[in-house]
Amino acid sequence: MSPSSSISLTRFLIEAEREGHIQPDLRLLIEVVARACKSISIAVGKGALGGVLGDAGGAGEASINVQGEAQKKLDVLSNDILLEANAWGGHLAALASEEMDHAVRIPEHYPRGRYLLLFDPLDGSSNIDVNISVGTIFSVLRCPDCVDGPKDEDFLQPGTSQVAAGYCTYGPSTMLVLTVGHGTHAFTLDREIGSFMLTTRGMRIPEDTKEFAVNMSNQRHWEAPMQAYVADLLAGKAGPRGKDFNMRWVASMVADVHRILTRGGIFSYPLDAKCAEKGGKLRLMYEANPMALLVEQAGGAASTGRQRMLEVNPTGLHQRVPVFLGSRNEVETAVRYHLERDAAA
Ligand code: P6P
Repeated sequence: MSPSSSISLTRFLIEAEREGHIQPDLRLLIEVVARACKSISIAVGKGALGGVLGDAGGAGEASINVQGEAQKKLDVLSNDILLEANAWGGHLAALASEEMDHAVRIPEHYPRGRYLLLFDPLDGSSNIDVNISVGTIFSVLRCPDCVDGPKDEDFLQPGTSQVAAGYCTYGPSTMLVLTVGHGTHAFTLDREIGSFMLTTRGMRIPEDTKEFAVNMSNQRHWEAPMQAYVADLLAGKAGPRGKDFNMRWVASMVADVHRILTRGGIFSYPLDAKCAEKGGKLRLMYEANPMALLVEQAGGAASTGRQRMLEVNPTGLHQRVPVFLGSRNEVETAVRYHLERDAAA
């Protein structure tokens, strides 16, 4: 067996196909997405020299996406890169993006495939202008036999239906983290040859942790179970948890999740009074679900705080959910705080 560093993404996917873990067209789709991520990495890496920082939109008027968020130039550029890369390959029936109101069908003049691709083209993009790691998150579903062409509703499948999920993090190195349902694996971009090289086969999240990731400035807006859970984390060794905890919050989900996949921890974006009416801050279909599959495949857990994330039945393409994910025992503890207090209420 070659050392991991000499196994390219292409070889890894061919071996996965040979083992029956993926179909040929899914292998080719993942290669297309990886190639698009390389292009996004180049654009992100240029920073201020590339003329792509700052907000999208013309002089004086911001470009606002379906989320109601101001788009960055790189949000739009990354979205366009993914749309163009996936248009002609013949693997997809349709695509859906955080940056687009509705699903987009493959143009009529190209062959249509049997997969649906969902993505957040540049998650954490508010960090771009301050040079903090950002990333692309993607999820692949099978397209049901949609006679009149895929619609938004065809994407509304639970996370357990994903056939592949991954992210690309544009940090000190560019890394692709991928699962096709047989473990979670990390690839690092070798810029000299332009290939993603396998650098961790079978990522494993420690079941326990002393590190949590949450935006503490929202504390006063949290529900009572979350208030109680975090208060006990902060109480440290003298408190009911009996150990001291550290905190990290990058405000870039891909960066926070990558740290947790690498060394453990719990990530949470809980329901709070500011986002309660929307159901949460983070999006189910192209943020929470792909991250949940990656984390579960690495031995971790992912929940809404009251339900396994991958079993949430979607009701909308841009549906938002509360998110708890990471070290299995810690996520289960956070869920216990919610369920026990719900029962006592
Ligand atoms: P806040 C980035 O905008 C994002 O969608 C995630 O990547 C990140 O975890 C979260 O929002 C940060 O939210 O409220 O801390 O800025």
